[in-house]
Amino acid sequence: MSDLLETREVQSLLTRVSGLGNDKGDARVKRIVHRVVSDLFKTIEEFDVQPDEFWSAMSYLTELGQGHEVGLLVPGLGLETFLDLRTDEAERKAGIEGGTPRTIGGPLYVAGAPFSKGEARLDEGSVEGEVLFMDGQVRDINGKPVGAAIVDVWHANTHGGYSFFDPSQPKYNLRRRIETDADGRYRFRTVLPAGYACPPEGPTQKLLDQLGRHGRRPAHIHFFVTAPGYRKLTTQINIDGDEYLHDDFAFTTRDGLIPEVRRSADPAEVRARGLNAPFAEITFDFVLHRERADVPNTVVARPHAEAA
Ligand code: MBD
Ligand code: FE
Repeated sequence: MSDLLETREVQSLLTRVSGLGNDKGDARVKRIVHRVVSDLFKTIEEFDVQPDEFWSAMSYLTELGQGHEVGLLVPGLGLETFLDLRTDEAERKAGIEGGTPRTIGGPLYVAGAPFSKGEARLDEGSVEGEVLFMDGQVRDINGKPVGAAIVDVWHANTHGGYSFFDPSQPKYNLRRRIETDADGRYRFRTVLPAGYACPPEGPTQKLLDQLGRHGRRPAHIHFFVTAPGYRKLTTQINIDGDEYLHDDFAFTTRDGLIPEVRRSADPAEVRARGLNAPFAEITFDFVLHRERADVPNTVVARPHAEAA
């Protein structure tokens, strides 16, 4: 391709940049840095990137970090979904199939949500929105209920905002950890979320604009489902009928993660639930795989916020 890249001068520069010529440091990091910087050199050559373009990209990265949007651009570029696809493939090769599909966790999880057994109310007295009752069972791949599993659930409010990141909401609003009962069952009451939109003035949306893309996600509810001896499941359900259901900027929607939303408007039923407006119901079961030593663990070390 480029003669310049092949010169001894550039090749030697890359070797020195990545510390490949010394015997200190970390061998894997050196090889990865060598690859990444080489690929960047190549991109600069191939597209004849000019210095002003290069520095505009560097300020973009600075802005991305300072705006706390690295975790937002990552799913927007399909990187987080690619990690999922790699885990799927590793499992397939190990003969692990079936079970609830995984899908990305995203950047808006907060650790340490209030814990309760069997059931919970997620919203802290919301005055608006359609009430949703969700329930289901955690089972293993053989259909055996998994009691004392933890269903860690989080989702946005009716404006697409997540508590903690949206300071107008109570601290752990719409975030709970629910322990399944002896029959593996969980249930909760909440308010149907709205879809998420990237901050319109933020760096993520700025790049998406240049790609001719929107930064919208369909309405969804996140879950971590864990139980001793089982592989951690990170997944989401999408709310059927959302216009972005199959047009998600974070590439998250998967078959098997779009449960039926049942609507109930019968006055007697509405009253029996202590409500005064129609409500929605979703039943969704989670099927976990047993932990195994021969496939990478699905517990991902990733720094998360924790509400103080
Ligand atoms: C979200 O709510 C989300 O779940 C992801 C993956 C990215 C941005 C916002
Ligand atoms: Fe989300």
